[in-house]
Amino acid sequence: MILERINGPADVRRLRREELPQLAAEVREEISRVVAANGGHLASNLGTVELTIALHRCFDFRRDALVWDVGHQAYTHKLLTGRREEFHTLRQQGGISGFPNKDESPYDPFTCGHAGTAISSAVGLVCADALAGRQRHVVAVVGDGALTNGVALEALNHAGALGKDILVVLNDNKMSISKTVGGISMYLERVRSARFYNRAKRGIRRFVRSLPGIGSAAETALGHLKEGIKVAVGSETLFDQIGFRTFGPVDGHRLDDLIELLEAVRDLSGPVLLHVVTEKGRGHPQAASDPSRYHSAAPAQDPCPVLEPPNGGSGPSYTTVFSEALCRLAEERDDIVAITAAMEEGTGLTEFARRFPERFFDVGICEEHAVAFAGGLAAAGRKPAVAIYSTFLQRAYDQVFHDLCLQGASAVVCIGRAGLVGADGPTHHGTYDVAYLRHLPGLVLAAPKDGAELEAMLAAAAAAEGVWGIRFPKAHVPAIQWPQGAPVEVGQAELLRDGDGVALVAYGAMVEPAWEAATLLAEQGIEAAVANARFAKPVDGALLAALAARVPLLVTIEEHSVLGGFGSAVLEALAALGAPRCRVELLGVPDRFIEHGRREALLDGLGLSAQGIAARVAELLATRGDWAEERAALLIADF
Ligand SMILES: Cc1ncc(C[n+]2csc(CCOP(=O)(O)OP(=O)(O)O)c2C)c(N)n1
Repeated sequence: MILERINGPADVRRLRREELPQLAAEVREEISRVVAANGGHLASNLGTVELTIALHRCFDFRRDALVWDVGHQAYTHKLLTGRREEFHTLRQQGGISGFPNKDESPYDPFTCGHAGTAISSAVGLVCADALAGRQRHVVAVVGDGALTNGVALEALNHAGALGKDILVVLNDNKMSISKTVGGISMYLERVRSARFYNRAKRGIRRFVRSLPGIGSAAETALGHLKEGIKVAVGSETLFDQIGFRTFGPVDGHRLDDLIELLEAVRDLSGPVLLHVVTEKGRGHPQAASDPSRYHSAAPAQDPCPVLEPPNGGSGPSYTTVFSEALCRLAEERDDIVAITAAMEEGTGLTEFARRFPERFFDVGICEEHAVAFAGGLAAAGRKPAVAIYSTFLQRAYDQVFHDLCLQGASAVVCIGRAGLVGADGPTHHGTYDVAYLRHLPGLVLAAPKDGAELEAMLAAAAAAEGVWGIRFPKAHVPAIQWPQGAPVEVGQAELLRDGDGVALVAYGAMVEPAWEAATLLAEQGIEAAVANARFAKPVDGALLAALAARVPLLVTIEEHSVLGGFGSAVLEALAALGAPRCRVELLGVPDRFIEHGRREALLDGLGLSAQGIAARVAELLATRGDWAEERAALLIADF
């Protein structure tokens, strides 16, 4: 085994050229094996094996910097940079992350997971290096999907005009999660299929072999290569026109070509873009033939992992319920349109796209555009449902403000993966959406306790004027028989159970553990009222006031940051209603980044399981006699 001998990139550089294909094969095998056991981004990683080996062969990233865009394709990089022995712990709690992580390795300059940022980060490094007089190579690797992202285009725009040394490697596999969409992908298709491709491929070796070395002679020779490409294409590439010297496309699985070309462009000055064509899922029959399905795979028995299902449990997921409910609505109302930012499958819009293709829009990895575009559709009489994960909607905060709310638009923002998402970890947990949306005037924020309520909220939102945000988790819907509830009305919570020992006021997915906690508390003789809040904006002031007047302790529970979240909304409402007579405790995600791990385990660790909630309530009530003293001590500490 060659891989067993690789404890760092220096070992890769020490290998004989002839050994590299064997290393690539072993890396592919290891990635397939570990992803089958732990789940993970299979197809993207199988496509970047040779590219990563070539990069480590040609650069020394102890000194140079390698920035991966999104970072979901960096498993080979992990295996080659001293994390081979821990690789089997990939994405498991306490194990290594599925994304680059600056706390995990000096070879990861950034912790990342959101698309489009690599070129920006790299340009930042380049400019700081220039200010510090530091000499090193800075390389950003960006996929053709991420390249369509506004942030990536903003960074290219900056870097091209700046003129400083930077190498952008475009890893073009024609795929985002689904097929890459948009004008840029059409442009890349043209570049790929232009006649020069095969000619350049054959010619690269010859050209590069003829290079006398690095420096100006190499630049001249590469200039000739570029001229050859230009002549064949008939014009400069788009990237040339905005300030990049562009090379390729080159076959990203031919190690010799890659290495020789990388060595040649490494010491060129100014912004350089190397267009590398790879195959997503390379070497894995299933992943290569269906890369979309194997973009992100769940743990499974060998030989073939399956598409990632939601966390734990059984029964339908919230996403499935959303998918079916939206299709039913669209059958009834032809003004409904659906928008995704490159997440057709993940957001549950595949069925909608199949059944209502003319009303479905995949805008690419462009959350800002997705929301502003929804504003345009709404202004012209459509009812947009924009489905974006909580963590990626962060990108579009301004568009929710400026292009929906401020316009008085009517739209539904369907916020999936709201809460702890599990193995993808801190870059992907959706724990801030209530906080970053709640203050927008006129916005309604809702979260269902189960699938039926999700459908009812979606219908209410579609029938209403204004902007609604509906959040739901990456989880299965609970199969609890709740007491008969009231219909969904804006700003009205539902009291599921009465009690005067404590009031548990839970939002969305946390209603289930709150309900179960009430049973555990009853066993200890504590009668808990359980309210399903339904809305974080507006909150049900009347119910809160009534509960606060009769219980000693009111506990808010949310799968969201306690800072600025649902609990904060409750505190604001209670303050507006007059000082609460009861103690208020906010349970939720604390003010720190949460690691990766199974959602249930993470929730449990944060005290957000039924047992955790019951234990905290019992603990607080047991010390009730000390509350006045505690408060006095806090006041003294504050002043
Ligand atoms: C802002 C943002 N939106 C959506 C995603 C989800 N996402 C992860 S990878 C990916 C596709 C990336 O495509 P590409 O850059 O071409 O890389 P490939 O997987 O094809 O190698 C998407 C949409 C994300 N990570 N960040």
